[in-house]
Amino acid sequence: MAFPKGFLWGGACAANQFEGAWDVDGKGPSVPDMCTNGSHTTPKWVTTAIRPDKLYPSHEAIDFYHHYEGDIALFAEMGFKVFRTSINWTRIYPTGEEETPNEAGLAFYDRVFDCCKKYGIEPLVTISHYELPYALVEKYNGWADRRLVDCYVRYCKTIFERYKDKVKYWLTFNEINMGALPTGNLMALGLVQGYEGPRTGIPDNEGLRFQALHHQFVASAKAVAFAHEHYPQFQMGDMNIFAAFYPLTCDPDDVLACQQRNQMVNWFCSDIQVRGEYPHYARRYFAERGIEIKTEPGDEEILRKGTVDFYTFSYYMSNCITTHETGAQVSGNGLGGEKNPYLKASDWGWQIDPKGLRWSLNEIYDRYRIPLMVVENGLGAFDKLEADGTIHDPYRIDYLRQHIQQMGEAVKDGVDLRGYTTWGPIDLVSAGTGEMAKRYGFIYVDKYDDGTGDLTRRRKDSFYWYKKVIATNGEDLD
Ligand code: BGP
Repeated sequence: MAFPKGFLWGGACAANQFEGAWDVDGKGPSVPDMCTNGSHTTPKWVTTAIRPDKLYPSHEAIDFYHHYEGDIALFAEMGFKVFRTSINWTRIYPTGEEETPNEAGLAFYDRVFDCCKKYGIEPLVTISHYELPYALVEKYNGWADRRLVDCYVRYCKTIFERYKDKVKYWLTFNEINMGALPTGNLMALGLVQGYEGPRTGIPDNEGLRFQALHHQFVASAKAVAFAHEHYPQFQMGDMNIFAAFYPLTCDPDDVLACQQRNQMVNWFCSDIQVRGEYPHYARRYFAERGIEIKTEPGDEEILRKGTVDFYTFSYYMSNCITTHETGAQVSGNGLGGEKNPYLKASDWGWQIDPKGLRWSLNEIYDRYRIPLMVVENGLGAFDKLEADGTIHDPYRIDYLRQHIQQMGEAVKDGVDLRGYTTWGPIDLVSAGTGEMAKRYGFIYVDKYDDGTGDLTRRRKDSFYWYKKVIATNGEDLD
């Protein structure tokens, strides 16, 4: 038996990508609500106001807001032990700065968590999954401003107290290390004050990104320390985007370049959130680029006190790193790199590497020695709805099977892995492109890129397969 008893099988969603109801019951606009649809080839836009001639996929999304009971019932039918979702910050604090929270927003998550409880599903809550109040972008340029720390901590205190008897597992920021990459300017850090245009055209200021990240580290640590002090039953986690990076060749320059990529992209944020201090390698990296992080007295102490209890990450693909010109670049969740000749890629060009997951789990556990969870993994693919209403998705089953097999190997290697939530158990809006066509779900949703669709839910073949995987605790993967 590879997987321990009580292993948390389930799925993961983000409020902004599936709830819809973007302006219902007092909710304010968040950054994704200002983002239009795009595609694999055309980047989505961020706008400074809602433009009537544009389509904003988060506004209706798949309307989980009004379908949550049926959707959670379907998760329960698959046997979910855990459901990862995020709280939409602007349902609770519409502009991020109100004195009192929005009761209607709080009541919605009461209903969601009560519904989970009814089915014995443990909620795993991301406090901030790219759902920054847009008002904080307009006023402060997002996380560039230290005042966001207080906004975030107030929001955390509100939801901790409200859901203290319903939620035990919390993640402070989704994929916090996205901020170490230019992709993080928009959704992760909100550094888009006054900017209207394609996501790919946002001006990048690396120093400002790391300053904004510093504010997130302080905010996260304060929230974690507060939780530990007041709610000892809570388990507080970080959340990282982790890609396996391999040197493309054995040229020592490639190996060193790969090491630096690993340090500054894979490890930098979690070294701070798990170990409680800035890592040694960051000093030289910042000095060579003229980056100076403004800190306040007491910050070091805050970071030291606010370390997380468990480490979580998303894993989709691996990339190679080289110092040579190859002309063979590949994309992948904001983490570009070089093509690996041994791997195949998804329709969106993300290289599929199940063994890289085993490697990653071993690397992470070696470094931190705290419990791990894989909180996102999955295949975004085009699905075909057959005339009889069925959806055959053997490619998705194949992808997940291989990744679960490799997780099993990692557990046998001795890694303390506690849970696995696949990304998008129900089709939802793509974070990267704003598409519906990039589907991850076990459940098909009748909703399309042009905004049409009657929102009917249908079980794909993978639905029945995952149900069996969970029922056998990962033993039967056929
Ligand atoms: C991660 C995000 C998710 C999710 C996933 C898939 O970066 O945490 O929000 O969307 O990637 O990416 P995409 O939606 O671009 O396919």
